[in-house]
Amino acid sequence: TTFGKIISGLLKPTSGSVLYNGEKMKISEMKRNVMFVMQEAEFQFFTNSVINELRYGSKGREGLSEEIERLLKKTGMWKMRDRHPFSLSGGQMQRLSLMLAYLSPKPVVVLDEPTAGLDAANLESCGEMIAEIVRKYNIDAIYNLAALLSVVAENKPQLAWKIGIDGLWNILEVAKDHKCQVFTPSSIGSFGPNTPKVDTPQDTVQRPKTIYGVSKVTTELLSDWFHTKYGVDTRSVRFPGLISYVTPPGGGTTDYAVDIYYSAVRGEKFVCPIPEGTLMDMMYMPDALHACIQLMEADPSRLIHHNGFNIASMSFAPETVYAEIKKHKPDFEMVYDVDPLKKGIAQSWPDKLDDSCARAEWDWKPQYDLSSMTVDMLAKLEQKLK
Ligand code: VAH
Repeated sequence: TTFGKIISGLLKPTSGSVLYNGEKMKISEMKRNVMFVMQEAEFQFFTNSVINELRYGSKGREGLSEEIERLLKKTGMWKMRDRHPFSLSGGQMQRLSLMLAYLSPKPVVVLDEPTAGLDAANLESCGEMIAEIVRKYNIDAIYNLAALLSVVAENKPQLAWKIGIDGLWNILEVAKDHKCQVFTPSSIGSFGPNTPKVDTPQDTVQRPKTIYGVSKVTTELLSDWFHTKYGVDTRSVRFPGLISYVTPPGGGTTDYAVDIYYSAVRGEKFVCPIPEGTLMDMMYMPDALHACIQLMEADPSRLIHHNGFNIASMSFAPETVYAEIKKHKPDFEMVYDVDPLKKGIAQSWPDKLDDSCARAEWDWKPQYDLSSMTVDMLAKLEQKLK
């Protein structure tokens, strides 16, 4: 979501730039060139009927009426053309937002979890819509970031599987037919309690105890299978806990490592749900975004692995990040109120990954450590929350 909002001009990047055809885009140009399809489709409807919604964004386009009729019939929504967009079901709204993306005159389209929560039939028709968008815009790389995180997934296992795996199958089929690269991240959550915890090797035991972990192992294996069987260029990393000041955390075990900074800046006591001494790999979001792009642009002849590269930058326990923040906020206080579910998940994951393969095969190297991340997080949140 963060990445999609930055390249759409909805969020100002803290550093770096967004190039289109090799030219650096200003925020106004990103808004003009990029169509961002939000997870919450309803935020993007402006008119009082489905058919007007589709006309609204593409006025003056030749053959628009015929195209709209074709799309509505293809997605089984022709009979709903006069319905108010807000009277549609979630799946119908998502199909409408995909049709808007398809009809958009903008040269770049960003889909943020366009198929989350759809039933199998609608997932299929969304897959066809995504394929049409890939064909129309000649897409060469798909970043498939749709997933429920570990804690939410434990409470919604079927939905987690549907988004994570059924959605992935859709994307891989499209990529097979249209020769796109596909990046679908895995996670340290793909390891389990009998994985070596320190310096966790690239190739080792993966017997996770969460549905999140099971879906991530499957993601790695399914992406590898499409690569071996059909030559699809699938690549991915195993993300640690990602820390960002832009988007609040979304239901993961490592959310505490983001929430603690918000509490520090707000001058609140932080109540930590993860027990003292629980080590987990963490990474600042700028490094994670850099890894996404660097791996996809890496020389394929150097890659021995394709999916599930271990990448690491820092490993810490709650008391460590608390002490680092206190260097800047001496009055900051933290207490523990351990969440049993989060504790069980966190303690089944590795303490610290060995990322030597990523460093050797595509020159992975993080820019941030706990100290530099803390300085940047606190400064950015002071700005954001003032
Ligand atoms: C989670 N933030 O906690 C995610 C991530 C490695 C952690 O997968 O579920």
